[in-house]
Amino acid sequence: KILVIGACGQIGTELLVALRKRNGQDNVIAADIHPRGNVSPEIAPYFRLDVLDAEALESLIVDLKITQIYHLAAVLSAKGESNPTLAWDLNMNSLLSVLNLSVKHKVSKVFWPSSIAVFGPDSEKINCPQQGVMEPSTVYGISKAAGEQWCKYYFEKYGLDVRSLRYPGLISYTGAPGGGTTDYAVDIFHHAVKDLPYTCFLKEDTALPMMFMPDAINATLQLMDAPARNIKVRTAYNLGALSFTPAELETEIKKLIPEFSVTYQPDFRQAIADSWPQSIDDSAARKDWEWRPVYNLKTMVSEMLENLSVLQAG
Ligand code: VAH
Repeated sequence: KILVIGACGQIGTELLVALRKRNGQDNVIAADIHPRGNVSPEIAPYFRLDVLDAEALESLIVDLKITQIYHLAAVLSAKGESNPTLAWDLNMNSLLSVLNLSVKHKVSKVFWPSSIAVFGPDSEKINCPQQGVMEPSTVYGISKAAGEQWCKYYFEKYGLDVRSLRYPGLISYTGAPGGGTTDYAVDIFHHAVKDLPYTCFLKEDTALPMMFMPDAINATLQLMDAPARNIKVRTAYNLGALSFTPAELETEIKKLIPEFSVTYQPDFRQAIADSWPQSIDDSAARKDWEWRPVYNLKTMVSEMLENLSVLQAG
């Protein structure tokens, strides 16, 4: 059975659907911090789990005979800056707990998301390489950079088949993102479909690495399906797709919703965005397990607006 921790989050919501399509609903267990009463019944089988409760996590793994774990629960970059201790504690200790219990109970495969946030102000801005300078300036980035080293350690020392991807900013119309610096690229669509103007918390010329969620889900499944011998990177693979500025996104949305307007009011998240690369070199992923993104800015925008308008219509 597969356990998805953080199944109600932005990635988890879609990864759960994709994994259940391939493995059958009952073979993919959803777990998140929300009480069962607060989640829709369709998510079953669902377990409320505080991933820092090692005993609760261990009994889930043992009782449900878990053979694969997708550990997605984390505090993201912006929220992490307002609560550094919480971010470090949750992001780091939950990973260590998952890694330890996976070794103890012989879980065959583990996935844990890293992020381009592992890079910092001294990293290359354009086509940031797989082995780029990793001096993150956010607690979130520090936890992801440290987590990558732990994943490699558990692979080398215990043979645990744990795999990871440095996701760029992810754009989706299903699960709402929480506390990310790239979330402007999701919020903007919710305003556009409601014919509301949008106030962007980043400067209009802030280019960031981005990806439409369907591409991110495909990358994750492709990585996890690849034979272990093909996985040459046991920290986390760079993963790229798109790179655009808020102004470019605004222009693309306006092609479909001409009266849409954006005003720019940078806040504390500007400094976080400025510390990250603008685009990513993902040649290692392309070489080792045939990664290829499908969406471009135009197709991502039209699919986001189409789906949100339908959802909006209710
Ligand atoms: C964040 N969405 O903004 C995440 C992601 C690269 C950005 O890690 O924190």
